[in-house]
Amino acid sequence: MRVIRYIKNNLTKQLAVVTDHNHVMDLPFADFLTLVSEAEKHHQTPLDFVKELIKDQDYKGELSDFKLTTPIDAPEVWACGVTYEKSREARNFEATQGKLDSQTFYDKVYDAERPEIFFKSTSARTVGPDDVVCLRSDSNWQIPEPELGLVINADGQIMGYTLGNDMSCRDIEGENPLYLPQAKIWKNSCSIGPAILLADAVKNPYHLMIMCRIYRNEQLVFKGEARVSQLKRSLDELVSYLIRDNEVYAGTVLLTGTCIVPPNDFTLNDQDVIEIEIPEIGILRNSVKQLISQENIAK
Ligand code: DO4
Ligand code: MG
Repeated sequence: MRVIRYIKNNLTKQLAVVTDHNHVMDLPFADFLTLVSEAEKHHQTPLDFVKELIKDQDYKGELSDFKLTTPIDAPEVWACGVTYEKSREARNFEATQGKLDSQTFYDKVYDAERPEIFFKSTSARTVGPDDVVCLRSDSNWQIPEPELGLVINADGQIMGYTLGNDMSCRDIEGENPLYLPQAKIWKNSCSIGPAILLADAVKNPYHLMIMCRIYRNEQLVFKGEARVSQLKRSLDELVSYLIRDNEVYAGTVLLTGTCIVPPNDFTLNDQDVIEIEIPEIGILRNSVKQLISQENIAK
């Protein structure tokens, strides 16, 4: 069972549930957090609560009939880094100008007790399904990072799973690790969605499989896949570091790191289309827009 929001009458955001048959049914709550707290008031899990709510309801349509938006206005999006072997290899490559067997601080963080966690996005910078993600004007090496996202409450409990795209500039990060915030945060540099898979509907999140496809002029130019079981750390461990001595807000999304990296000679182009998929969650599809620097506009 997945929770989405769709745009109703071109105006308002409607919370709804998607059944295993891709049928959409409206939920009578303003947002995902209200749904979870109402379930709590009824002493039910969100899954049982939703099942009961939709029991005698007719469905409104098929998922493909709706224009989706982010499933939640995540007040903050945080992200983990170097949590998969593939990410360690890629980070070492960009930090050493391609010396594949070099050892760097990325090896240290991969093996350390403390994971890398960084601030990724605010709700204003975070886009949803079918929105545009942007390319920075001052980078020549940009990729999507397909990641499993955890939707947590203020105590760090995982309420659901979503997908995230941690758009990244490999050249800026590789030049100097102190540039990480610029390599990770700019206008429309993060997308989440298309749905939140309720935590109690998932038997084992480590069995989830993530896929990524990139299209250029409607041709597939990159395809990759990975399993969450390849994650070096546990999901609870990642959350426990995020909330340690920290105040997190209900609805925060924690991206858990990437395990899919396009080849080292690949960079995204204007108008590419990125698809990130976990079959149980859906497809997060975004087209790419190149930002033009203010200096170039002035010329
Ligand atoms: O170390 C920098 C960030 C790496 C990252 O975002 C990832 O592994 O997903
Ligand atoms: Mg990442």
